[in-house]
Amino acid sequence: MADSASKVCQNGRREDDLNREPGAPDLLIRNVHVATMADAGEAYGVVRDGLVAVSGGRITWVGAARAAPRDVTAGVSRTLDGEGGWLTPGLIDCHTHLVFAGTRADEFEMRLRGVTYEELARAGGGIRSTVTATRTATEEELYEASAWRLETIAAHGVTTVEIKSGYGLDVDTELKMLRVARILGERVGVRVSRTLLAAHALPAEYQDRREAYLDLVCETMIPRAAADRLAHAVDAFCERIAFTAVECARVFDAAAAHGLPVRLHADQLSPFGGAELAARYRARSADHLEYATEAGCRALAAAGTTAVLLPGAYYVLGASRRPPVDALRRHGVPIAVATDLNPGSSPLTSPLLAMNMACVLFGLTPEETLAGMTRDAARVLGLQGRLGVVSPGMCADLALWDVDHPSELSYWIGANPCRAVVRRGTVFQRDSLHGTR
Ligand code: DI6
Ligand code: FE
Repeated sequence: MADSASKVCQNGRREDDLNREPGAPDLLIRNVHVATMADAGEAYGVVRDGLVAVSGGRITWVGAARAAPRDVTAGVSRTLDGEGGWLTPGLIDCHTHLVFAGTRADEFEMRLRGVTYEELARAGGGIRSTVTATRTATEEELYEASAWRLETIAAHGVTTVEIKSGYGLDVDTELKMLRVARILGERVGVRVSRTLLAAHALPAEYQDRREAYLDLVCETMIPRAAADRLAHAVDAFCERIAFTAVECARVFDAAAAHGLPVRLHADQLSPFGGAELAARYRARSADHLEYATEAGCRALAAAGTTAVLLPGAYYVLGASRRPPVDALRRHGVPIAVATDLNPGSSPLTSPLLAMNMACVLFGLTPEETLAGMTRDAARVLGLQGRLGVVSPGMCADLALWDVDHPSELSYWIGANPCRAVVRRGTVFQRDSLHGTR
């Protein structure tokens, strides 16, 4: 195992001086196997019988325990005994809409009786019905309604979550959603990356005034979200029931003018040129992609855009067209996986179930799926180099699992083998992480 240790640790330099913080480590994680997810050639970037040292919230050493230099272990103030379990990067759920009020269980029942998601949207339900509930809720009510969802995701080994606005569709409510997302992150202790999704649906009061709504998005909402540092990125829903590629391009131009990176809900329900548009704007991600074409996948690869696959929505909507996984692989597009937690098409609060679905429904391998919830998800949020891989210099956001192999994270259905998480170097045992549902 010295080989894998040196692969992870050396990078051509002497093992004992790499990214070492001065002073003793303040956390040593021992008696673990590590799925580092480092792209080092070996599946999962595995280090068996490993040791991880953490200092000042950062990983300072990773390798086989027996290869650890003495000063890595000397003077440590706290030890976490992995009891032979597996340590991975903390999971990153890079696409959620988890701040909202109300539910759409009534629409769920209607869809079971045969009404489609698009029919509900056209009849004024769907996203618009959540908009009504979210506008009505106070900031405190919205926080209370959403906290259990973030806590539940966090209890499944997630240390970073992206949360979108998009159920406000007016200036005050869009900004309210982003503020609630920020407060949730602070209080629950999870890193929250916030995305303005004002171009999610056309609000009823702008029914025949599409341009006027886009003016509001581009000239008021994006500038305000940027100025108040409430958004880290801008997203748009490019679809027949939402916005055209030309309209989304306008939103992207405004985002660029305010220095915000972009993402796109692309080609989910119909072939709509979404992947090509995302690539043209060098979007961080193109999400869903069920109807993306071969040319679209090629364009994503050339642009360095990550594909985000969302099997929860595919499952809930009873979709039959899978995203073009083979084409994405062939062209070398990085693939992330996320819950898409939202009240309409994906009321999915388990990232592990999303991983299982990505394997069973979309044909990803368990290793691709774990990379999609760690390393590749970090790229989507612009956090590669800080998160998503267990290696020296990276933030000490980690998850410890009671499993015999990391493929089990995709294998069990409905289990939660998360034993503990480490957030910025601080250990939280599972009992302290719980959703209220
Ligand atoms: N695609 C989605 O999966 C969610 N939004 C989107 O653009 C669904 C949102 C909802 O139905 O409430
Ligand atoms: Fe979504």
